[in-house]
Amino acid sequence: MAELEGLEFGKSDFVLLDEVTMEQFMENLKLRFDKGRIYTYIGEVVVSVNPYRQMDIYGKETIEAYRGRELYENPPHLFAVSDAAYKAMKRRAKDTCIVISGESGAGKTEASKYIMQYIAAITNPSQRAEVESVKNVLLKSNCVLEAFGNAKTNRNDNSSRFGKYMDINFNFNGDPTGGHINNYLLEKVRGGGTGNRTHRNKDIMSPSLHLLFSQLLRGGSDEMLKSFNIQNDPAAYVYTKEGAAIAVSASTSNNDRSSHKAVMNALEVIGFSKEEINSIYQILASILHLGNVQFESDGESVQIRGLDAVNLISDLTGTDKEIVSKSLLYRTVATGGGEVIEKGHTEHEACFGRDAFAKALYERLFGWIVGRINAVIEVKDYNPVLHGKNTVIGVLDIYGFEIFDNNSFEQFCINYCNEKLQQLFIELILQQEQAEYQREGITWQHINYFNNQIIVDLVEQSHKGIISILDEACLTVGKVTDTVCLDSMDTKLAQHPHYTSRKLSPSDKSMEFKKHFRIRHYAGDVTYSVEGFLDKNKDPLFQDFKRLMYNSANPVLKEMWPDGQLSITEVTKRPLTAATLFKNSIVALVDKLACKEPYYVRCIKPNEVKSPVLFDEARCRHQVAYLGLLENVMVRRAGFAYRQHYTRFLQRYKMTCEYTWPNHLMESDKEAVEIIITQHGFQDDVAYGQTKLFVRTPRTLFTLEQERTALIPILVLFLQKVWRGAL
Ligand code: AD9
Ligand code: MG
Repeated sequence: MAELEGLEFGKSDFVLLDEVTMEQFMENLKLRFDKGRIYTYIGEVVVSVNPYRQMDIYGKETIEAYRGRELYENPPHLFAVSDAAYKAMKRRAKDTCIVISGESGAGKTEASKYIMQYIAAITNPSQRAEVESVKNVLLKSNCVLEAFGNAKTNRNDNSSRFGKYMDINFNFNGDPTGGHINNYLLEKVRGGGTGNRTHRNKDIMSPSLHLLFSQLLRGGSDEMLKSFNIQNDPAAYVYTKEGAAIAVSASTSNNDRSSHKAVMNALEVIGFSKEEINSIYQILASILHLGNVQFESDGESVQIRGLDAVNLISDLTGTDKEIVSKSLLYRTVATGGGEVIEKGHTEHEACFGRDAFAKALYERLFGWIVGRINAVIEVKDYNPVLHGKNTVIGVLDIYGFEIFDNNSFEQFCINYCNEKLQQLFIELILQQEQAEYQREGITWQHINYFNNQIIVDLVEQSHKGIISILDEACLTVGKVTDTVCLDSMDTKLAQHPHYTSRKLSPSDKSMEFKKHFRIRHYAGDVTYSVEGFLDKNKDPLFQDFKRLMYNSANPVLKEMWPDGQLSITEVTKRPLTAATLFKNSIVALVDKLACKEPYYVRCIKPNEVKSPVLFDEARCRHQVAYLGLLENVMVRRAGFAYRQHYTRFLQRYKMTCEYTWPNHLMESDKEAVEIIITQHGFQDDVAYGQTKLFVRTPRTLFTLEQERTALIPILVLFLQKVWRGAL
C-alpha cells in the first residue's frame, strides 16, 4: 500500500476503498486522474491512466527516489514495480516478468519504455563497457522495431502493429548481459482499427509500411533513392497512393527525415552492417515497385503490363528478370501422379499473388530484423558455474482487446490472446496470494471469480474449437468458402453459451449480415465477419516466390527465405495455418510467463480524443470492468488487504502504544506488534504470519494511520520542549 500522498489525491491503493463498488472505484480513479496522479495500486498491480501529456515524473531524481525502495515507501509508480521485479530477480534469484495490458492507445508501449529506461538507469553502476553496450542495444532495438512495426491508426498515432515480449538477462551482479525478443502476429494488412475501408480493403498494405515508405521517400538520401530508382512522390506508387493521406497526416517531412535518420543510426548502433542496412531498404523499395506491377489479360493468358517494375525488382533483389516475371504469372504445382506442371494464373490470381508476395516480403523482413537483433543481444560465453544463475526479467507489451466496427481474423487472434492472458492473470494473482498465505502459515479462503477457460476452450480446443474448425475447412479439398466454414461452426457450436451467429439467432438485429458470428468474450461481445478468414488462415504464398527469393544473389534475402530451397514435391502438403501457428506461439508465451514471478501494469485509456483533461466515465468504466480490476481488488481484499513486515509496521505505529513507544521491551518485533494490535482491539481483524502482519480490512489501518497523524504534532511539540530543556 502506497503512502506519502495526502487524501486529497484519493486512495493510492484501491484495496483501501471503503467499499469495493464500481462507483467508488471510478470516483477514485477519476479523482486521481484529475489531480495528475496517473498511477494507483491494487496491491502490487499498477493501474495506469494515459495522461496524454508529458509528465515530469520520469527524470533522474524520480529514478533515485524509487531505486531500491519498497512499494509502499513512495507514491505508486511504474518504477516501483520495476524495482520490485528487479529486487525479486536480484535478491531471490527469481525470474520475473512485467505484463503490460490494456487497449490500443492506453499507454502500454510508453510504459514498457519507461520500465526499460528505469532498469537501464539502475544497473551497471560501475559503467562496464560491455554492459553499457548491451543496454544501449536493448534501448535502441525499440526505435528500430517501432519504425518497422508501428503506425498511425485512428486509435493511436504510434500504434504497435505487433506484440512484443522481451527477456532481459542478468548476471549475478544484477547487470544486463543480453536479451531476447519474441514478436507476435505482425499486422500485414490494414486492420479494422484504421478505418478508411475501401473496396480494395483486403489488398491494402499494413499502415506500418506506409509510414516506412513515407520515411524512406522523404528521409532517404538522394543517392539512396536514385540507386533504388525511387521517385520522391508517394502518389507514384500504388501501395503509397492509397495510404498517402494516412502516412502524411501521421507525420511531417521534418519528422520523416529525423525518424529515418534515427532508424539508420539505431541500426548502426545495434550492429547491422552497411550491406545489411542497404538490403533492408532495397527490400522496402522492391515492395514499392512490386505494387506497381500491373497485369492484363487477353482472355486466354495473362501478361505483365510493361516490364519496368519487374526489371527494377529483379535488380534490387538480385534475381533473374525472367524468373521474376514467371513467378508473377505462373505457379508450379505437383499433380496427384507426382508430375510437376506450370499453371498460368488468372488475372485475379496474379494480383492476389503479387500482394501476398509483398506482404510476405515485409513480414520476413520484420522477422529477420528481430532475429538479427537477437543474435546481437544473445547472451554469449555464459558459464553457470563461473557466472552463477542467469536470471531474467521479461517485459510483455502486447496488443490489447480490440472491438472495431468491422472485426476480422486479426481481431479474432488478438482477442483470443487476451483471453489467454486474462486467464493467466487470474490464475497467477490467486496463486500468488495463496503462495504468500501458505508461506506465512495463514489460512486462506478461496474466492470465486469468473473463469474464462470456457471461452479459451471455445477457440482453441482440438476438434471442437473454432481454430480446429477453421483449419479443417482450410485443409478440405474443393471449394470451401468462408460461409461454408461458418455453417460448420454454427452446427458444432450451436449449444455453446459464448457463441452465436445470425443464423442461430435471426432476431438479433445487431448482426445485420449473414456472414457474422459472435463471441461473448470476458471483455464484451465481439461480432466477427467471417469474410476472408479462410484466406488469412491459409496465408497462401506460392512456392515460386519462396524459391525466387532463396535463389537471390543477395545473402540477406536468401537467409530470409530458407524454405525456398524445398522443391515442389518436398513441400509439405499441410503447412500449419496462421491461426494454429499463432495459437502455438501464444501457448508458448503463456508457459514462459507462468513460470516467472509476475508483475502487472493495467493501462486505461481515459478518452478517445487524446485529451489530457477528459475522463470519459463510460469508456473507463468499461475498461475497468473487462480488465477485471474490481475482481482483482476483491481477491486482494477477500484475504488480507494489507500486509507488512513486523519491523516496518512497528516503526510506523509504535507511537500509538505506550508499551512500544519509544522502544519496546518484548522479545521480538512480532510480540511488540501483537501488543499494539491488542491494545487497539483489532485482534479479530488480523493474522500473524511468520514475518508479516496481515490486516483484513483497510479500516483498521486507517484508524492507526489517523491516530498516528493526530499524534505527530503533539510529539513534535514534546520533542521541541525536550530540546529546549523545558521538560
Ligand atoms: V497500441 O495497442 O500499440 O495501439 P499502446 O501501446 O497501449 O497502444 P502507447 O504507449 O503507444 O499506447 O501510447 C499512446 C500515446 O499516448 C503515446 O504516443 C503518448 O502520446 C501517450 N502516452 C502514453 N503513455 C504516456 C505517458 N506515461 N506519458 C505521456 C503518454 N504520454
Ligand atoms: Mg503499443
